[in-house]
Amino acid sequence: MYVIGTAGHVDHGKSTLVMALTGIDPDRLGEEKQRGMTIDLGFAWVTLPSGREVSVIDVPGHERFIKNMLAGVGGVDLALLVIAADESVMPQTREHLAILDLLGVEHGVAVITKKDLVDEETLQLVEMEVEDVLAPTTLRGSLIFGVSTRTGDGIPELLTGIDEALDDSLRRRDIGRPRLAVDRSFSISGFGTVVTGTLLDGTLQVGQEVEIVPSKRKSRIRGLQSHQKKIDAAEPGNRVAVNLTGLSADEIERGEVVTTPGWLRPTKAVDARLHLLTDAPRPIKHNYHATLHAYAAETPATVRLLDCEELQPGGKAWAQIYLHDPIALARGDRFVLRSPSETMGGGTVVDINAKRHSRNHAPTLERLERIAQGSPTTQLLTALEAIEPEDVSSLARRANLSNSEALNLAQQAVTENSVVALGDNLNASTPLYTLAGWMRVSGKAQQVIASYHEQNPLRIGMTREELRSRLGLTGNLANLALNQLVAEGVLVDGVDTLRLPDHYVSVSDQQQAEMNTFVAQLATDPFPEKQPTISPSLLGLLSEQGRVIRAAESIIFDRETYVRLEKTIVDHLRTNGKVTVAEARDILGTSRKYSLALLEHLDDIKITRRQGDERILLRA
Ligand SMILES: Nc1nc2c(ncn2[C@@H]2O[C@H](COP(=O)(O)OP(=O)(O)O)[C@@H](O)[C@H]2O)c(=O)[nH]1
Ligand SMILES: [Mg+2]
Repeated sequence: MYVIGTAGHVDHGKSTLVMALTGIDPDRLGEEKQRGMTIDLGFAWVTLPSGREVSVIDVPGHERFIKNMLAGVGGVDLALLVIAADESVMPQTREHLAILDLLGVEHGVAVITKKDLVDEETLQLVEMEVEDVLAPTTLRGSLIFGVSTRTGDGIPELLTGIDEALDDSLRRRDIGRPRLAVDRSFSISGFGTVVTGTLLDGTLQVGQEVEIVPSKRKSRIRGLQSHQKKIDAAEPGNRVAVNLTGLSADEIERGEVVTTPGWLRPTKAVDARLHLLTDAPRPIKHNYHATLHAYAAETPATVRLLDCEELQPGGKAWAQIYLHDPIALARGDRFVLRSPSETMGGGTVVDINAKRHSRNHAPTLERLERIAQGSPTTQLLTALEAIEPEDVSSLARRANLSNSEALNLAQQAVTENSVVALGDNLNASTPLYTLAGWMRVSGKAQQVIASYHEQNPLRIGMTREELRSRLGLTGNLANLALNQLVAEGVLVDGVDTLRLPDHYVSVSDQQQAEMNTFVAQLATDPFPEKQPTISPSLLGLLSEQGRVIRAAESIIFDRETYVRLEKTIVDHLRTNGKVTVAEARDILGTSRKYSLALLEHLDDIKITRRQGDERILLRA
């Protein structure tokens, strides 16, 4: 379905034209009827000669209500630019046209109304003027129709013309992340809260859980309507009325977005390509204050110019825009800037998670250029550079691509070696690094371990735990990253430790002798009154090598003794089911100190479990 939006100066006949085309009076407010003037958005629909049903949004032309016009024009596929034959092009004709241009509306039809009030010659002059104002905009070359709603002259031709102009209109994309920009919220007795808007980027279904952004309120879709007909699911591009449960009408307002829960976060700052209108009244300076309008939302904003001090009318610049009231935006969204009551310019959102940049910083500007110009792959990679490591689904959100497209691009990038994927199979939650980012992690890991080897020459390697904390990696990501380093042969896996492939412990003959003596002493006298001592580093090495087992801080067994003791206890437990510290002492022929340390150690390594004063076997 397509959405058509009117545009044009006040009193040029927009609302009357909508009525003539659709049979529906778009001026629904009492005040509008009384004053004969549109104040807020009006809604209608019609079936065109081809059988295609379209929605029509009627906007106010009066300059005082431009913000309402902006709230309606966001999701429009085709603009109906209305110019009265007796007045021709007027200020809001130009301003609305400029807004359509900034928003990138590429399909339009120009309608010269009140044809009955002028002669043929005047009509031709107006037509030429209209061609001229359209020429520098996205609507250049649009068909122009002359009509009179009074006589009905030209109305059938206009309906056919709209149909034709829509033929080459783009299909709405579905990236599986619906956004309904709310333009009205009201309550209907017996139903509760209803919001309306134009649906973008995905579908909505009856029964679905939804989240309202930025308020974060949760709700459920009780019912859906389009053009006053009940529907089960709404497609992108539909005008939809959504009946929401558990929310009062004043808990959701114009400009908020209804979406599926959990993914859409309000944006505080965006990087954007900014365009100042050619007939903007003045240049704008760095740190310029304005109101930003995007879809139905508006917020005060501060514009930081990233590549110039001052932007002249007609000029373009890279800008970082701070949104004083965070709103929900996606990459590629268009916006308009007004200040205080004049349309100054607008642009395209390039990055929704903008970090603060230094000004006139070439790499930043190059990066923005790359995202703006680049292929979807470039966008994915650039998004990854900014936030790596990151999983495919978050990148898809940031680059505003569908999950499946992002997954395909990521797969391709992995094959081409520009991206490193951690883990075995690539899916939406696989963490990704750019090649450069991964090289940094790998380099840091090697550096950290190399210096550990240097400081601990008698240690076989560094514990996984210590390495992950030194690398600042946590949770599953840490495991995946360390496994990847091992798989790549950058690190070698010991039991609990990691080392560089070329690191071996080297001990002197004297140290070797010391170690042998120590182990021999333990073997001869496993339960001494006072244990023999050895330097901590040699003790560490012995325990890494598995030649000694450290049951407690100062209770160490040589391996053979330990194996014998453990077997004795386990055998006893197999036959008797349980053992106390005192029993263990007697069976092992040792002191309470040793038997307690051994049992506690067996608890620690989960061979036994303590139950009151007794131990039982944890595994058979
Ligand atoms: N003579 C004549 N008057 C028209 C025509 N279309 C609209 N009007 C009148 O122009 C006035 C403004 O129309 P309206 O639709 O409210 O303009 P809007 O502000 O652009 O929505 C109304 O009094 C209409 O009756 C037309 O084709 N011929
Ligand atoms: Mg009107």
